Amino acid sequence: MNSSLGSEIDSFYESAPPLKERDSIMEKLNEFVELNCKGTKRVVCVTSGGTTVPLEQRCVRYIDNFSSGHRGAASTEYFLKAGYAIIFLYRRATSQPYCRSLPDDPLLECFEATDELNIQVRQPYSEAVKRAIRDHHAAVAGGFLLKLPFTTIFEYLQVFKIAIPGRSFLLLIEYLVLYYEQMLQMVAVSLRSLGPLAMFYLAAAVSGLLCSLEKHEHKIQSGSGPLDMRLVQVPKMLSVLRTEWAPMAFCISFKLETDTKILLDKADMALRKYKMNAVVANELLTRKEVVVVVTDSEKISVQRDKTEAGSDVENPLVKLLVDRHSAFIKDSNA
Ligand code: 9Z3
Repeated sequence: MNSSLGSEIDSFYESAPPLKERDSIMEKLNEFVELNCKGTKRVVCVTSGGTTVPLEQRCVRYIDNFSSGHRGAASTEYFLKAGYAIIFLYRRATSQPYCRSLPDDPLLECFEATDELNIQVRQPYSEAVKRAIRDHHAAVAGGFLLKLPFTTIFEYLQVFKIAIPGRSFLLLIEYLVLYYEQMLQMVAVSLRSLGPLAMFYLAAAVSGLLCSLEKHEHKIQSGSGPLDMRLVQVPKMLSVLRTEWAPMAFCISFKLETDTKILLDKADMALRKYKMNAVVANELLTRKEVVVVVTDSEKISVQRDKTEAGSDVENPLVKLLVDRHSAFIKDSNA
């Protein structure tokens, strides 16, 4: 990594508020890695939902990034079906795996009280509720699905930093290198073996801009006239992910545009700049119907099967990426 990007990222993390619950996240990750990162088990980190950028230190207002989290939640279900273990890094209150077929307010709409003590599922929802509960609980109880929530860009990047299977520990240990040099060596060697079995599927809509951090401590007063705000760029973590944190993993990022004329060029640029294995290009209005998977040699259009009721584009998309991941693992082991 070039040193100016390195120091930019270090200062980003230094200026970011401390991550709450760091120890318990770390503990859950340790458990997950111990359970899943062995043999030929594949692991995918799916990011989902938009990130917010607070405008004030004691935040009343924030800039948000659109994203329902549908892509991440649906894809998580298909990755689980394909035998992957998943770290689902999601924006709080966005779509969740296995809940897509339930109404917006499932607790109130799907259940009814039969008497003082008992609650039952209302008939029209009984199959959907049973399926959601069964599949979700099986994945969580089996230890294949670890769900980690975030809201702000700081949380996203900090959890992301430690949520990388295998290499995460290498990174953390790198910070401790002066003290634990020997441990670094041991952990690095033992975790290197996960390399290409890890996949990153970065569907979260991450704010590229950040309110300048000399920002207001208290609520900005609307009565004090027009507001001038300086937005600075968030350092692009994709380069660091690729070069430092997970150089051997299979990395998929997403490119969203509203202007179709520039979409594929921008995806191609991201592919090369960040050395991704593929970039999934999508346009805001058609994103649920079609995406284009851009690799260094192909542009593959993936469509929802319109002849099948309830179909989605994530199903064929995940199938394609799982196949490509298999080829990547094979090539890496050759
Ligand atoms: C996407 O492009 C996702 O496909 C969507 C999914 C956010 C459009 P929904 O959550 O939508 O199902 O409603 N995600 C990545 C968007 C993004 O921020 N990409 C960055 C960019 O385009 C690069 S990391 O510059």
